[in-house]
Amino acid sequence: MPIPRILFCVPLLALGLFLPALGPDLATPAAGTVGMAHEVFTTETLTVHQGATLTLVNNSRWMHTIGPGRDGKLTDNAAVPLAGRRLMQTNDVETTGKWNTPGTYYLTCSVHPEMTVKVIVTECGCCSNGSCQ
Ligand SMILES: [Cu+2]
Repeated sequence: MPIPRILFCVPLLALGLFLPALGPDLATPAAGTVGMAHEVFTTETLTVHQGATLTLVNNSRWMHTIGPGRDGKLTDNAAVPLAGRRLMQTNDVETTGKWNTPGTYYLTCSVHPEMTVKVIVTECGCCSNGSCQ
């Protein structure tokens, strides 16, 4: 009598779900960067000055697909300086382009819909030519 395939599939699926959580802790992302856990960014809201960049660090053992959007739904937004979708594996670091347009934006992960971070871009003074630096 052959062994049912489900006896192999269920344990392999369980390993795939829980194995990435095992192992030593990964390095904490540097101050001023946005880290990632299993299904969350390490912050829900952050503020950047107009003309600044933002660095995302995947300090988790899970893959994330990051782009503009909310609640796992990636959308195009020309004001978000992160073109397309970014597949981020463990220890990947992604620095956006300059956030040139003041306003409120969102970045999300299409793999983990709970992962959304609000990015508030504050306007620089009238005489700084759009840069706070
Ligand atoms: Cu994710």
